[in-house]
Amino acid sequence: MTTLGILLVLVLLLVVFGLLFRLQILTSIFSGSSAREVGVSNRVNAILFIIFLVVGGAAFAWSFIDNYDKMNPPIASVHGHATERMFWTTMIILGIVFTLTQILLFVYSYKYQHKEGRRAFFFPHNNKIEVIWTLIPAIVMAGLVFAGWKEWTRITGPAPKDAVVVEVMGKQFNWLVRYPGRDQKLGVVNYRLIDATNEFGFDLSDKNGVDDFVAPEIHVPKGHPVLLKIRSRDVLHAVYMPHFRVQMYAVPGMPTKFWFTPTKTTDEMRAQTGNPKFNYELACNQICGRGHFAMKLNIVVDEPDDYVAWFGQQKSFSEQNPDVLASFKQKSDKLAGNEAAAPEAAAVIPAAAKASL
Ligand SMILES: [Cu+2]
Repeated sequence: MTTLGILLVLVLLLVVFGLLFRLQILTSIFSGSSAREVGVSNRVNAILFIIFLVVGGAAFAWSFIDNYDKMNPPIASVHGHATERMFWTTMIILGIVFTLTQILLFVYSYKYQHKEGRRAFFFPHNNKIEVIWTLIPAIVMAGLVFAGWKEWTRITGPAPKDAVVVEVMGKQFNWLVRYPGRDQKLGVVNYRLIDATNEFGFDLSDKNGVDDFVAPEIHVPKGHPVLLKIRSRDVLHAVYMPHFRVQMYAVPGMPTKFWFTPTKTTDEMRAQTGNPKFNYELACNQICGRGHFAMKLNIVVDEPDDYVAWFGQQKSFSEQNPDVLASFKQKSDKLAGNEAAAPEAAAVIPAAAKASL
């Protein structure tokens, strides 16, 4: 109640001040003293506009040039070159328009500062100008959007059939990596089965999953298409691989994908950048919580032979966790036993439910 009273008093005070201000303006108009002298501040402001244009423009150019390499890491994928071309075409067209309009904005503010006796020209409407400044940007934008849409459709189209499949799952706060084993088929996973050992939720009653393996980093072969299957276990994350020009959201409950072809091995990139410690990385670029900064994963691009050798050395999840595999075997044996003992009861369990057990 007291708060309401205070608020009411404040509102009334504001109204009173508003009325007083209005009264003062009206009095000054009637007494003929409303036209005030334009002081020196007008000229100072006009000069500040020019200073801001020059200093701000120089600072912008410096910051852009200084960070250019950080913003544009060397490209290491086939589609990366197309993305880059598109980005720079857009950037140059918009850059020219931006620079011109900013220069005009600040220079005109200076040029048309207040001058005694000069009146503004009344220019409310002109159809010709309206048409020009609507049509030209519309045509340019439509061209850019069409080119972008065409390229994006090509990039996000179906992956080649022989693509290497890798699944990445984002979770607070790291990435989990899964490969299909020799059968090249990822097994069924079920979030209800997730625990400290079975972080992916492997459902080993599905035969396709028995040879699946998890890896602490991503390995991919050079010159071969790679299909990334992307999932999230909790909140929104994003798969960002700057050197491959790949970015795709990891959405809980909605698998996404992206395919690309790496063109340079990690060793080749180390030689090119002159940095023997260089590593490709996958970073989460959605602020997904307190440990977001730690969501970084190493990617190794191997020569195809080295990739095959690495793949051959991997042990499947079921091999590494025989107890998990045994528990699934036990469950399915029990189910088979039940089915034999009471076929009617077993028939009640739908097939889909059985698959997710
Ligand atoms: Cu994240």
